Amino acid sequence: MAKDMANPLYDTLFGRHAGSTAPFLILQDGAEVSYAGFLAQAARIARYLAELGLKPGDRLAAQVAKSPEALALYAACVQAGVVFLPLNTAYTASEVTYFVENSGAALVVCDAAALDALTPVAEKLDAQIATLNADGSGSLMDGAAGQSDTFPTAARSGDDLAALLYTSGTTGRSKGAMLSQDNLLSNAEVLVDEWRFTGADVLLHALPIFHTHGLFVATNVILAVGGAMIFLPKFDVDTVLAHLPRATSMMGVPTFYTRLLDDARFDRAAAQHMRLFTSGSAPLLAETHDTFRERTGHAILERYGMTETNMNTSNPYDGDRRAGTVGFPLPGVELKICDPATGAELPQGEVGQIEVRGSNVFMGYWQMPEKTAEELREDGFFITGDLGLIDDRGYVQIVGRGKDLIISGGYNIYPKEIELILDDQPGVLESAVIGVPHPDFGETVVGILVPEKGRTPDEAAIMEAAAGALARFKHPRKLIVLDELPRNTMGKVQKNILRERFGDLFTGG
Ligand code: MLC
Ligand code: AMP
Repeated sequence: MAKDMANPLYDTLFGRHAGSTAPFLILQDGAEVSYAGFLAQAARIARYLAELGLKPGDRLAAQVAKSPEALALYAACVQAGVVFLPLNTAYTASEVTYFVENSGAALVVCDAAALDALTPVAEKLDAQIATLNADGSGSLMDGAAGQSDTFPTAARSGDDLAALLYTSGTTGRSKGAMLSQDNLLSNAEVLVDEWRFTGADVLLHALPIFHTHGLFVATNVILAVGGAMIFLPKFDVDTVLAHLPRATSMMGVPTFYTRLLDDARFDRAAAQHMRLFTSGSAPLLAETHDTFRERTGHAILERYGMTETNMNTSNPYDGDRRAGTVGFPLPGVELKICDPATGAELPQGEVGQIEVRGSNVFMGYWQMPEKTAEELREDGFFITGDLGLIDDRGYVQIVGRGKDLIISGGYNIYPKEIELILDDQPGVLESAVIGVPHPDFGETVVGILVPEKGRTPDEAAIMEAAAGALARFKHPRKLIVLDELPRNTMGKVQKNILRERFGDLFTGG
């Protein structure tokens, strides 16, 4: 990586394509956005951000639909040195309020439909607000229109903060993972080599662009090689099948692959021309891997990463892609399996906490030094909260989670956040939220309620309260009332017992 660049992330991913008329984005309707057109739009947005007074290091919170303009906003932030803070479009206004407040964002960009709810939030927190709608309209683009197509790229170093991605925590409070330019760039460059990406690649992109997977893994890799992306607003089987013939590669969460396998049109012929399918963000069942291979002849390449670390491990491009494993540590990533209690490294084959170190690992949590110290060791190893082992062939297997986390369709859900809401409801003494197997989402959310003595909780009212506070994907898909929660001798709720008891709610016949 060229350390002497004025803005390594911008120069390496974006600036080098200046003047290129090659296609960068291929849209659902077949329209194309060239690299040159994309960069000009990004520069116009960067000009407008500067006009609004945003300076390098300022945070910009964006809760916007996936569109070429939304991606150009990311590029504009990198060029202007503004820290990009993308937010899940499913978040409610109350969830967004926390992120804006915690990050001290200088500008909030949202859909016009959210303007009424978010304007008071922005006003109270002294942030400006602009709109960007799914069709590319809105005050952000109005302000960018007519600006110059070039922008004097802000000088940044590899250690400067490029993005702030919030990840929920076991205490129920989200933490902003600080990702430096180097964190993002080093990982993109490693993945290009490991997965053999070139300028000839056309990546089918159906992931959201507010998370590591869709924004950094997929987009940065394509930008690094000057390839193209079939840029779909969301994952939809019909649309994906229609666009697959033009693609060379696809990245997805396991739900993408189980949904494709559920459709008989997805057969060997449909996938024959493809070079690579990768999966991550949630465990890919060995059964899905095997069925996919039988149906298409392709072995899905599974890799393992997280918001704080980008990608850590990958199955090999050449060589055995083993079902049920996440492969080997990537070049430059050190990975060890440690005793959760002592932190001591465990012998090969034993199950323990996965810890990782490398230039991929984030800088810490935004303004939370204690949380950072709890998870990021002084020697640079990050305690992932995932439990795993290294098998006799050196492949990493993830066998569980030390952290109380549910992953539904690739979205992380921390039970504590939901329990806090449920506990607050009239008639509820306490609650426990668990994840149970789900045929489509992998896992889904179930809420267990213990009523106050002599009371019957109003389940409909409780679901309504959850809906007002939490993004749709976090809502319990079922509520169950129990007289009491199983506890161990220390008084800790035994969620494993609940998971066993209610484990087949969605999968049992
Ligand atoms: C949508 N819904 C979900 C959901 N997604 N509910 C639970 N879990 C999810 N993941 C809601 C919808 O709002 C809808 O509500 C209902 O569930 C059914 O919707 P759907 O039409 O079936 O969902 P769809 O829009 O098709 O979305 C499903 C999905 C999507 C799997 C395609 O969630 C998705 O793109 N997931 C990818 C997540 C991702 O990119 N993760 C990367 C994190 S980065 P209603 O009201 O209609 O019932 C990371 C690091 C790493 O983890 O290693 O990569
Ligand atoms: P996030 O915090 O959203 O980035 O999610 C990261 C978490 O997703 C990790 O800590 C893992 O628990 C999980 N994860 C990511 N990739 C995989 C995978 N291939 N297999 C199992 N779990 C995964």
